[in-house]
Amino acid sequence: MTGTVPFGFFALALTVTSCLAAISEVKTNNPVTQKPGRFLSLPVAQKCSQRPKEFTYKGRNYFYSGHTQQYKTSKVDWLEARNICREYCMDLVSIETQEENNLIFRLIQQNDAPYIWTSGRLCDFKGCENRPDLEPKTVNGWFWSATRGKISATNQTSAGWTYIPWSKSGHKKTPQPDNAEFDINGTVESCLSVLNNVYGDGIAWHDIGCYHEKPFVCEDSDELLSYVAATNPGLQL
Ligand SMILES: [Ca+2]
Repeated sequence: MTGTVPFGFFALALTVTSCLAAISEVKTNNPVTQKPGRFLSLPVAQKCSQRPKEFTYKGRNYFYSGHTQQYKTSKVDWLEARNICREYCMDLVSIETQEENNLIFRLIQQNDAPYIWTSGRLCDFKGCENRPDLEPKTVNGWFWSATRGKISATNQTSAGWTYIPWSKSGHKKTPQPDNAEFDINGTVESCLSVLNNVYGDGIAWHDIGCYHEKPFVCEDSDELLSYVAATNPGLQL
């Protein structure tokens, strides 16, 4: 479920936040892991070198947090999950094809995982205004934050797929994304989670408030691996 629309402003946002994180790190001389900030974390070369490699698909490594010693019982919010992955030169999983989706659905099913975070994100922040191509947001406003690739329209079967991965049900018993929590407490459901039959709807995609705490699946980030490889010659990755 990927597109060719360049999300240039995401790249810019990433660069800016990375620079801010770098500046902040220099000032405090603290490891990124100890900062309570809400910026994206930088990769940590040593952690990248020793990152968990549970399985490989199309040349990229993945791991499920529930299968690691350190994060076995961890549930974290969406940004924290991204940052844990990013320190390993990974990011939350981006599910760009049906084959990859089947792989993730199987992982959830076989391990009876209740839900996981993906890198899917609604473009509803600064930089997303005045983009007719992202309207209506609930249909065309979704992208994979790890790769900045566009997610196909949420209400139709996309090219190369035989089904719509978004759930047909949820809190309001209507198809996802439904932004249901907004009606309850004003929280926008801006993050994409795969839920395991929470609404009697099987394993399927849901828009969820990003503050919810969940286990997660990390996937190799080409961008972060390239960066760490270039800045750490000879490092085994
Ligand atoms: Ca929802």
